Amino acid sequence: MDRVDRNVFDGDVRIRFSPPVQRALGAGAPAAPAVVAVESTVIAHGLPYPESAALVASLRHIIEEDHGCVMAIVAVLDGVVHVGLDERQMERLVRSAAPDAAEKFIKCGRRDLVGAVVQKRCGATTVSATMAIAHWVGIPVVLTGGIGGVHRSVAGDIRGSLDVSADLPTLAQLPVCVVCAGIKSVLDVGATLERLETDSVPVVVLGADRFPAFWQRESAWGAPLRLDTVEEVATLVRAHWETPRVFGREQVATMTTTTKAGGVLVAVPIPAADACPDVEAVVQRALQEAATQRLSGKQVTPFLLRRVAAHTGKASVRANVSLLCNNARVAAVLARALRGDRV
Ligand code: PSU
Ligand code: MN
Repeated sequence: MDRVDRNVFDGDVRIRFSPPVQRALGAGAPAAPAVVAVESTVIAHGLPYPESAALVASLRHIIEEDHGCVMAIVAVLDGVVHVGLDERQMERLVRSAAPDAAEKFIKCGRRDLVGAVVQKRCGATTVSATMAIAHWVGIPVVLTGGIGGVHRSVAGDIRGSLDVSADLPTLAQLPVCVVCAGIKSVLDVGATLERLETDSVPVVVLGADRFPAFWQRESAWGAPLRLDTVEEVATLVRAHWETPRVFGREQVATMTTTTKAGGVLVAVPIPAADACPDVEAVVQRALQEAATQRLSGKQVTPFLLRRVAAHTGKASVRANVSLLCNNARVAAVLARALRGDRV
């Protein structure tokens, strides 16, 4: 048997693992490789095709060949939640980003998952949805480029300030570690960091004193916590997840998921050679365009990323690919360090 369906909720929601992920997550396999979950919205909606196809090949090489882990891209295919895709499934996901694609994947935040499942649609999962699935199946590390956050007020439009990504409450709730290059600077980085503080999510910057700004190595904000090695990050994550145990076994048993320790955000600055020069003017232009078109909700982030790419002559796309590959290295080493600590 090389595929297993887990039927949950009376069989309405099905999870299908790729054979390598199935083997890696299988019970009683101490020598099994560590798994890195990868969100798929960045592939279907965050990057243009064919850059997205090359990216998937690079991520697989880094995670699997270089670091001996298993890559588990998470996506919904025809209403089935997939953890790990085979070549043909990956091709479907990647091709959906082509301008002439016959098949489109809906952008699935955590709340959109169930709709995609019951309507038997195809969906690309954001960080929030990927975290939820990773937590469900016991994968402690999720890879992304930049998490969603608090959007800037779009040209004084009050609705802009109400747009807060589901990535943030999900980080507060679920014990999953997300590796990113910071918060996309189309967002309000300061407000996003404040929200993470309120929600008591540990935010670690790897090897730098300033919080990174996605396409750039530094934002105007300092690192809430700086650690210099991935091993130190693993120690911190373990400590965070074990914290409720200080209250004693009985109390822990009665705690709900939300009162247990939640996620950890690990931010890795983009490699210097691939960082973009100042993008603020370009971001401002893209925000104006979004306001003119009266965009709202989940269309906003993909639109802004497309416009920034157009205005930078794709320098932002090259930077995005570079930071994702860099994050993949960190995520793989972290997944190995955490192996055995199933969430
Ligand atoms: N990182 C990237 N590109 C992306 C994203 C992350 O480099 O497109 C996606 C992630 O899936 C993230 C989502 O969860 O953007 C946030 O979207 P929203 O602001 O609508 O929650
Ligand atoms: Mn949003």
